[in-house]
Amino acid sequence: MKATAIILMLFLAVSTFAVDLPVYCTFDSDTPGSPPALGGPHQPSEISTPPGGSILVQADANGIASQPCVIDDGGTGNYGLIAFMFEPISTQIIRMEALLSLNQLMNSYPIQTIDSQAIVAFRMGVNNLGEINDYLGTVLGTYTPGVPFAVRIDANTINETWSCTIDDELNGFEDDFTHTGLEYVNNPDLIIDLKYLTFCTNTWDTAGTSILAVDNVRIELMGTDIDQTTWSGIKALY
Ligand SMILES: [Ca+2]
Ligand SMILES: [Ca+2]
Repeated sequence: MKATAIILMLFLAVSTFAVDLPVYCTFDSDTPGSPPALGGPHQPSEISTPPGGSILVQADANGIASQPCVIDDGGTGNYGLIAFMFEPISTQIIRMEALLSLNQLMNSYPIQTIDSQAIVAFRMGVNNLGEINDYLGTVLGTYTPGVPFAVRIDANTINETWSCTIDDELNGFEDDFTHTGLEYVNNPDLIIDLKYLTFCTNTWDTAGTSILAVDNVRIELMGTDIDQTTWSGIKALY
């Protein structure tokens, strides 16, 4: 039994649109300077603008020149998010990828998944030391302000673990180390499925304005755990 307090995401609106998987969201059909379009194919379900800040598509931000969506906390440290809501998944592996960049060193958690009860499943955090972490003490990689990096997360909703690969060179994930067996921040017994992938700012002990740029969000189903095991078994024969 984990001592971790239950972390709930209580302010997701009930009016969010479910997106069909797979999703590949580039924000390239949006207008720079405006909020992203919501609810359509390959679009976010919802945004929640941080009080005193903004969420706008920009031509470039934090070194991402491919028209990302940008959460700017306006120096408030307040919570803002870009959410993708899909039909609840509890029997498959979900692959999630994104291109991210932060404007400064900060304590925050740019990526969260949440179940249909609004309980947070896992968090990918960052800290003022330039580390990317699993929010439970495992360092997954490092980041440099203004330098984009790609993230691949495989969330196994059957055994309730996740893996994370950081691609710093933006040359693909194949040459990068994958941290496996990562745990949810809440007791897995409480979590019944995964329903939301969110990108967010929520900083603490961080001065100045914090900006998270997000682009090229991919969400796809990778099959069941049995399929993965079978495939591993087949590969082991060769
Ligand atoms: Ca883009
Ligand atoms: Ca790489």
